[in-house]
Amino acid sequence: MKRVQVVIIGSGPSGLMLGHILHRAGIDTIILENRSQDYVLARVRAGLLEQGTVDLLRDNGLAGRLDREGLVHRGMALAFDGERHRIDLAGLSGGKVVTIYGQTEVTRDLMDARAASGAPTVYEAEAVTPHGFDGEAPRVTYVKDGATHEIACDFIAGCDGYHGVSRASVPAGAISTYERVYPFGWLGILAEVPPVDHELIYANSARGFALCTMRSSTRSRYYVQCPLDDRVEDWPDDRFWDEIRRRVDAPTAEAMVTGPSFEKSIAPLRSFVAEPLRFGRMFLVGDAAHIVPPTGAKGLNLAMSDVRYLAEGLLEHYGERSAAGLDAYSGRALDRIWKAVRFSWWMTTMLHRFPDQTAFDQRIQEADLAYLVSSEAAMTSLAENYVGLPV
Ligand code: FAS
Ligand code: PHB
Repeated sequence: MKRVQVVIIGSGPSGLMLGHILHRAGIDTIILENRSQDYVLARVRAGLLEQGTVDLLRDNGLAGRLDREGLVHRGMALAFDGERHRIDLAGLSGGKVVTIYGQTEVTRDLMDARAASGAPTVYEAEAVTPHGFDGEAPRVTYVKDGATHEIACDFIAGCDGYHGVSRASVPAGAISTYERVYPFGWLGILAEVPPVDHELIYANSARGFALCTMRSSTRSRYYVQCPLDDRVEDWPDDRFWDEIRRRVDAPTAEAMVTGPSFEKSIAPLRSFVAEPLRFGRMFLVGDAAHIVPPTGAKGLNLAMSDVRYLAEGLLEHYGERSAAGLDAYSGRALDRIWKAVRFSWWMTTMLHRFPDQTAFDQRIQEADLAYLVSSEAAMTSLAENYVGLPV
């Protein structure tokens, strides 16, 4: 039976980043991914990186293209009631910034680094299944080209996202989950048009939420809140552009450059946390452990802080023969996870129109926003969460 020190399930940002750090430390890994490499790369997801994520990539020699192509942002704006209010992120957070660099590019950089390292990744691995992680001899089986393979290991890292097999393999009595499903989704488009502003604009309007973001100085990403039962076919480009311009302030609407979208998708929104994150010799990482509504731009960034904590624990285990880091992983990660889940819930609740929203709820939302932009303390709280709480 083949043996490695750590089997990583999933070749998304979590699995690839963990594999990269462990490989650099001489810890042998294999990544098992059930989709094709192209499929993984084709997924359009996050766009905004916290400073901690940029630092992690840079510390591991992965920020070359990011430093050339990433867009550093020192502020963002909230648009509501016909006005736009800038939040001075850097000024309110002691100089911290965020960087726009699409998850697709992060994943591409990580895949290139993995390929260059020679460390193995099996794409289109079927029936990946963790075994024996509650004992001292964990192993993982999978099927590739009709042949069944078995890998013995010391540890399993479940980096396989919300719908993955890792969390699903944990006995129901050993895990607790916490969830809130939001009664709307986000319809997102990509278009080769210049962004409407050099910073992000989050809009609260009676018609629903909208977000103006970007991927570069020539490529824009826009989102509008939509009903859960909407389909992409319900949203031809003309309807999308008309709708988003109704949801932002007038100067933003007038300045918006429209054009044909080349990607359009609808994502559901949920808050989800699994506890704990360790089950014997298996650890849950990233979206396998938690999901946040993208309103706070936390999903990918939380995955990266999980990776940082688990990698530190594994390096300590193999280096100093200490179990302290691994023993602390779940509690340490969950502390930061819940604070990000709270922030993402707060941003989502404050900025979206809920189907059952009463007139009282509406007034509270308006008061929330009015207080936020009138209070340096409130804006400081938003800023320090948005740029990323300490890792
Ligand atoms: P991922 O889901 O990215 O990767 C898991 C990998 O495991 C996938 O490649 C999957 O194919 C594989 N896998 C699954 N089951 C498997 C099995 N049984 N065997 C082997 N492999 C398996 N975050 C933001 O910060 N901002 C955003 O705007 C944003 N938008 C999003 C939009 C959508 C539609 C989604 C779904 C997520 C969005 N996110 C956003 C969150 C997203 O970026 C995640 O946080 C990020 O992908 C987490 O990375 P991973 O933990 O690696 O999980
Ligand atoms: C994105 O650029 O895709 C993005 C940015 C910030 C968010 C969500 C998505 O809060």
